[in-house]
Amino acid sequence: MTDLANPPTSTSAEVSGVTAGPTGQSRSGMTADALRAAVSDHLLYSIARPPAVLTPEHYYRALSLAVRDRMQKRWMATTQDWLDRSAKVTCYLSAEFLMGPQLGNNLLNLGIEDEARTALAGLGQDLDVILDCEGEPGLGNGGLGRLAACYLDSLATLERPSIGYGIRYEFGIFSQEIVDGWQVEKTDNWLVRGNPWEIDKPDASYLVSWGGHTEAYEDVTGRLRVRWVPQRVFQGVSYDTPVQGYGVNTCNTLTLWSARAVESFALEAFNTGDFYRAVDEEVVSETVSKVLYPNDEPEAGKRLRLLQQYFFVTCSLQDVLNIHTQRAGLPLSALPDKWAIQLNDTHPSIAVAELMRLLIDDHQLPWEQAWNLTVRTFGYTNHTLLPEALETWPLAMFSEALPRHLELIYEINDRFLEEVRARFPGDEERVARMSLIGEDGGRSVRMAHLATVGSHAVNGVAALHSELLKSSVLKDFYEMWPQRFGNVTNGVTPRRFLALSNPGLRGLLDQTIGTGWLTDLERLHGLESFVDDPAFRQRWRDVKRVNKSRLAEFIHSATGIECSPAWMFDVQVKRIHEYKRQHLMALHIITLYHRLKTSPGLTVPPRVFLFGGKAAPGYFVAKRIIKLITAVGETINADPDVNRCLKVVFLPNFNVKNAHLVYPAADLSEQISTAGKEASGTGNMKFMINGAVTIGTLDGANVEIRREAGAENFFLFGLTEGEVERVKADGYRPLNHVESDAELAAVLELIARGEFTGGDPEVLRPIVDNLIHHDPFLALADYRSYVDCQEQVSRAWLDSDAWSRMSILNTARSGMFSSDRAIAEYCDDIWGVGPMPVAF
Ligand code: 26Q
Repeated sequence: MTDLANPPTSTSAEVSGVTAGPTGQSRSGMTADALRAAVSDHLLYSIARPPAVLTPEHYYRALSLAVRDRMQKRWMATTQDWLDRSAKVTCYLSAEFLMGPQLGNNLLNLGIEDEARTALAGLGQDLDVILDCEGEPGLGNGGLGRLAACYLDSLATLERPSIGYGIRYEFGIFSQEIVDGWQVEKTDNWLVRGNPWEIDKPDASYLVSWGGHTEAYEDVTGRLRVRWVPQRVFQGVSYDTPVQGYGVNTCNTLTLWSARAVESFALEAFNTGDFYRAVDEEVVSETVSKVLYPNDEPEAGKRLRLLQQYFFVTCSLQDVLNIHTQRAGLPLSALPDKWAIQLNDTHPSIAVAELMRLLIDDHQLPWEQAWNLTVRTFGYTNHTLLPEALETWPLAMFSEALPRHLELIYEINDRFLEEVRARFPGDEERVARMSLIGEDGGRSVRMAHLATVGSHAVNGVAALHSELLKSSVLKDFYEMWPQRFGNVTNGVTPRRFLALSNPGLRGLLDQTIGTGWLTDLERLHGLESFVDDPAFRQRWRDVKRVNKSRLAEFIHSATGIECSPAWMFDVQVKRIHEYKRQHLMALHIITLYHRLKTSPGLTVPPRVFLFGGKAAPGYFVAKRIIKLITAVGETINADPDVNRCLKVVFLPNFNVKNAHLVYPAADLSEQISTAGKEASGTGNMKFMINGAVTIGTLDGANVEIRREAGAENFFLFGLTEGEVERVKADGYRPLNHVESDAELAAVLELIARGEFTGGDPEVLRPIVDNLIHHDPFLALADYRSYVDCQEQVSRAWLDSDAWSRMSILNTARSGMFSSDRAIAEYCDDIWGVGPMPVAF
């Protein structure tokens, strides 16, 4: 590993009373003095404000620019190196990258945190205050987008050549406010304050076509070809962000595309005097990358969503082909040897048809060769089994938008179904099931099928999920190509989710087992020999206590609610969705409330129940679930009968930035989805690494978390996936559970009679009705098992030494959940991308 700290060859120019000039050490020096000079420089030359008006925000931008400067040479050297050495590169195509705040992470990865702190102190500033100025680019919904960001961090840290490709949404995920207990969405105008990390490359742009029709023509050699005559053309311009690896020189690239009008087209209208049409076209073009769609948004702007997907995919593939053929000067036949392109779910899966189009229409390759290259280049990661979440596009819309791609998909389909018929003669039902074109409920293009057929590797994101993929949604495909299917259990980066966000634990780990865990998380096993050491357990608790105080302060400032760090922090943070069952956790809270109200002498170990997460704006039930939580919270927090041992908090606007405060402060991690519904979960891993104990179902990666932690260090409840399917097949009747469980009946009755809504029974009626009559995710079926399991949790909490043991062992055994492990598996098993240390 290369030492990043390059001491400057001369001391800072500040010595002579002036700041360092715009070149030289002020751009690359890694000492505190050099950084201080650089910040001063940027305050003058980039921020351009007189000293009298400087705010922490200005210092934030100046420091960020100084830090970006320090990555610049590494960044260029990294790209140059893989070009020179003709290395194989991973392209991670993802509609979402939820990067989180960048400054702290870049300081950590460059190894200059202390230097930056000293530099700022020299300028009269506190680094923590400056770090807190940073907003976050909310360019993702949740798990899938954050996973992409963790993977970029690991790719760079493992020195793997890679590019992340995505969309530079002008508005990220909405920001959430809670007003009268309801979610209110505010647009997230994250770019208004500028983005010091990106470099726009207006010269690096690609044309994007849309709509129109196709024409057949004969080329000069007399071959029949197809030409796409689009209705509209606009362009994508790239914005590049450096992705610095930890403790290495590798600095990879995240390229995000922004949509623009093509000047020449708009000019044509302008020249003919139609100024407003020219402006209009510009506005329409720029709409494409305007806003990130929330998941679970029923039918919202579907057309624009397809346009977004095609937009970033074509720009990315054109960029790859451009680098491959122009900059590297390689033949197209070498494409799969030099590029591994991973599809992060089906969102970029139009890439299969688009690469075929580029190779056949633009590069004149014959079909067979184009298809061979395509399949060998792509891999597909599936992130969901929920049938309603599998992407399909209505055929009529698809053919209007991408007529040439539909032709290509028909051709892919014909050839593919011929193969199916050859393998399974006479099985026309199978053929219909596997077709890329769905016939059910209006014809549609099935994107998961396209991605599977067009990739040489298909994986799920946790062991259970990958098994279920093979036995359910992609069963037919597994039977056809068993060797294509594999599993890569998700992981999270220990740099951000431990070192950066849990400085107390980081310090304790460094002192106890050394610093090697940052790049080899399995070394956390070294903690196991300390579990029996009472002094160590006490230090462990002290760290947690400080983290809880930090979070309590934040909760107080955000909500006005006071929480004692002595209480158990019982946390569920994730997107609000019925399958994740936040309402099941609410039912447990109401159960305790009911018990305390009906048995006044009762004591329960004091707990803070903490929720955080956004509901898709159009998801009615999810929004009512937020209301349920806030209503129960208002009642409980104000009632002296119960608030002596229960508090309920809904933390508004859960995002990466405040997640940094949440995971390190949790005692209990709630992972309570209906078995078989959560593909993996990654929050579950962030909690575990930070020493929270999990209460959970056998779902997603919980299965592996429990296996690693040991069953005695995990609170298990609920139906298994197989049992869930059986209950449903037998005709699930949720009312049976109400009729046979008096406590459950009483709890539902409290909600129904308006106990938490000032006597108004209407507000939460939809939730009660939904549970009693439908309960699609079996919350009532798991209620008793969950509540009883929570009793065990409460008992375990009372023995603080035993609890600390569980907590320590969870961290100690969390090594496999590092994204470094996951990325190493992708590189070895799917991409064939090896390490390429960058000389610098
Ligand atoms: C689709 C069509 C239209 C608009 C939006 C979408 C859309 C956007 C985002 C659909 C889904 C998503 C995000 C899905 C997601 O985050 N899935 C989660 O991925 C994690 C990483 O693998 C897993 O850990 C979670 O289990 C899974 O739910």
